[in-house]
Amino acid sequence: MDDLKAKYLEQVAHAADEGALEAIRVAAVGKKGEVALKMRELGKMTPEERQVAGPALNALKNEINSALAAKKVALADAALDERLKTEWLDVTLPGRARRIGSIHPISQVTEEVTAIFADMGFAVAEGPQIETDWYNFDALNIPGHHPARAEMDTFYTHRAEGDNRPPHVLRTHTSPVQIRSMEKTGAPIRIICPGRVYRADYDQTHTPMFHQIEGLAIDKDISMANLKWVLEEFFSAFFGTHVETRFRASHFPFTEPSAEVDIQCSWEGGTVKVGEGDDWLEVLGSGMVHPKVLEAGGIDPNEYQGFAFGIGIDRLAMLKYGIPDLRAFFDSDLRWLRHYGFASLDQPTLHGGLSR
Ligand code: 2NL
Repeated sequence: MDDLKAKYLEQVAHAADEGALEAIRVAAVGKKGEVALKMRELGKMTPEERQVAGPALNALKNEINSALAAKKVALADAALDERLKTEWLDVTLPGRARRIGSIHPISQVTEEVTAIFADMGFAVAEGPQIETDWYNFDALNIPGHHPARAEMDTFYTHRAEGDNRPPHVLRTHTSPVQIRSMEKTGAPIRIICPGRVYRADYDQTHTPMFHQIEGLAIDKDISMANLKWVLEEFFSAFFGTHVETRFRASHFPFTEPSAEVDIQCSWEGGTVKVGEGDDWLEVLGSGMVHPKVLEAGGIDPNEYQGFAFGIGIDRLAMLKYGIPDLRAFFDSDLRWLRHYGFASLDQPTLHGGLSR
């Protein structure tokens, strides 16, 4: 029995895995194992012999079973240690830096302008970039023969041969959004409409897609005086310093009277500075909404009147942030975007500062 014990404990000690342990278990303490065979011999013994050999065999069986169980646990522990070694993770390593995108100057300026006008009670309105002739031209009192409607200046959608439905246009200004808003909510109304607009023009100072913000305020007694205050307030907030404005008589089909607005600037050292000096920079078109345009928007011109204006965002961004070349806006050059871009979590607000 001592030989059996020594043999099996030795085998258990050297078992490499659970499979080996199971083989040892079957051979040693299984139903037909060596210990069971010995137990069968008990019947042939004298009672005295049996009284000694029986408990001894039971003890042997228990001892081998315990050794098997202990070895099983030890093998599982060793396997886990092995696995933990390969899955080891150094949580003290510095994180991998992730490149963070930036806000495009045009998005930034759109948000800044929106924040200023929102503070003056203007809501933001948006609309489709593909428009009907009616919303883009007719409703704005732009006649069929007007040069702006020519194929030279406006992008028209293409129709298949034999499709005689009137073509659509890529909107040439955001005015159609204002017509749609007038139709929807009626007067009084106070909105600004930022967005992309399209004209067939490409040179040093024009891109075929650019950005505009138009404003519209209609009520019973809105005048040019309100327009002038709103615009001076806007420019001073936008450039962070008092800015003088100059109104020059002009002409647009959709306003009467019409005025172009210049802002005060200086040209020193070849760079333009807004809000100082005695030069002027044309930045904006405006006027009192033409009665025919009010009518097109479903508003009675005998009861209501108001002002409207249109301003180019791209030029505003160039002026405020010293960007010399318009076309770089749309090159998607990452170095340019990192240089001129804005931190994505610094949202322009009047209380937190328009820009950092
Ligand atoms: C410009 C000219 C302007 C408007 C846009 C407008 C819109 C409606 C009615 C009347 Cl719905 N007017 N918009 C008015 C005057 C000028 O933009 O040269 N912008 C840079």
